[in-house]
Amino acid sequence: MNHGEPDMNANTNTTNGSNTTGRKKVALVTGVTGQDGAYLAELLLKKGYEVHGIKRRSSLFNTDRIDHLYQDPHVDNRAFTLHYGDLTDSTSLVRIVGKVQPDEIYNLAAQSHVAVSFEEPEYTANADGIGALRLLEAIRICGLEKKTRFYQASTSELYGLVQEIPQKETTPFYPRSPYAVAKMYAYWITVNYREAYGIYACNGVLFNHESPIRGETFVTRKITRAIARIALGLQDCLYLGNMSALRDWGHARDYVEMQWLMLQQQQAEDFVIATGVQYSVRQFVERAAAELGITVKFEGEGENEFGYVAAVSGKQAKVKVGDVIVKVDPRYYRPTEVETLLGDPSKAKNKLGWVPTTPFEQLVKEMIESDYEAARKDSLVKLAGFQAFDHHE
Ligand code: NDP
Ligand code: GDR
Repeated sequence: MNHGEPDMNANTNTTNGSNTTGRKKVALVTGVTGQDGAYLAELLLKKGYEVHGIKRRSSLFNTDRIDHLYQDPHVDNRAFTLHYGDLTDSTSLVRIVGKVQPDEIYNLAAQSHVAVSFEEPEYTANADGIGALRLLEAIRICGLEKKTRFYQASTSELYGLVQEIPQKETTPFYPRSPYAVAKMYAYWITVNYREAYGIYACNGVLFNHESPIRGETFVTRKITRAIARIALGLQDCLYLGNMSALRDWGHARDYVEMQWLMLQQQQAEDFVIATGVQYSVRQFVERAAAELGITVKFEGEGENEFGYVAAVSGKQAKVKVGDVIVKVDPRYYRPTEVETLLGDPSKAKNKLGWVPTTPFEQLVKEMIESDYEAARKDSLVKLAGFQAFDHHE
């Protein structure tokens, strides 16, 4: 048993999609149907990897984000394969890891919604905390400690009630939700298996990252969807919780590149990935509305805060000056909130060459443009006399 640093000579990884034997590198991605999973699978396929993804059983299709990567199962030597599995089911994980024999595992699967973790704390602990342990154990059970590198999707939520500004790798943790507590277990079990068994295992402590395929109930996507629908007359008002919360928002496309890079180093280490710039939820709303020619002004405080249209330009905006288009709904307050997060990505900059390439304005623009197109489709459907259903959150 190796109690020191991982045995790097034992791993045959190179920095492109093949290992030193010339064989394609094999990656296993959990959470492949999610935002990051989709971007990462695309990146790994471009790099020439054989990619295996774990998806869970659902009564509806849940592969929208990766349908463009789908390959007919009847074709030989497919580069992209999906397996049914679940982070709460050890047997499925051991079976898949044993069958796939991955060079790299990216553990992205999680019940990833902080507010929902207060509603489903036990499930969140099981999937997000013990799930990481199950995968690490699968590596051991299959005897792959020297071969398989492991990436754990850790989070800035670990800093919670922040002890230092900005937050870096050495900042103490103070988790503020069942989600963050579960992720704290996953963080430390990853470190422990690195130290105890010499597995190349590392944590990416990623700050919020968004994109046009971000889940619709996270605040950024909720805002861009709603503003686009309001601009087209499909919705009247956007209801939000704590609009003063401050976040360090980057683009998911940039961040998955870092996930990959972290597994290509000489030695496994943990890294903070962030932009180093912070905005409030309120500022996100203002920026998103401005993209469509709507100026929003905020008045009131706390539960009485609201945003109204102060100026409007551009023919597409079906709103009038004075319309109240944003209101606070305390339903979206969390029992314990994370008020401010700001990352210091210096270590990633120095060691991984990390430069966040997408500024805030560009991120918001990309998201609002995509949601405006989707809303335009819905308004055409409505115009043709069909009913366009909205999802509520
Ligand atoms: P998403 O919520 O978009 O994706 C989560 C993925 O996990 C989905 O594929 C989901 O499947 C899957 N999943 C959920 N529960 C299980 C389970 N029990 N077994 C197997 N699969 C499961 O998250 P993101 O892509 O945004 O985030 C990826 C990871 O990074 C998560 O672990 C998240 O906690 C973490 N993270 C995210 C950050 C962000 O800002 N995006 C920042 C820091 C960390 P399905 O599609 O069926 O729901
Ligand atoms: P977060 O993201 O909790 O940071 O977790 P989210 O977008 O859900 O919330 C960000 C901030 O916005 C405030 N907020 C609202 N949030 C939601 N979802 N809906 C609202 O209506 C609303 N109004 C205000 C929240 O209170 C919060 O302060 C995300 C997830 O991707 C995690 O998986 C990941 O680990 C962290 O980012 C880093």
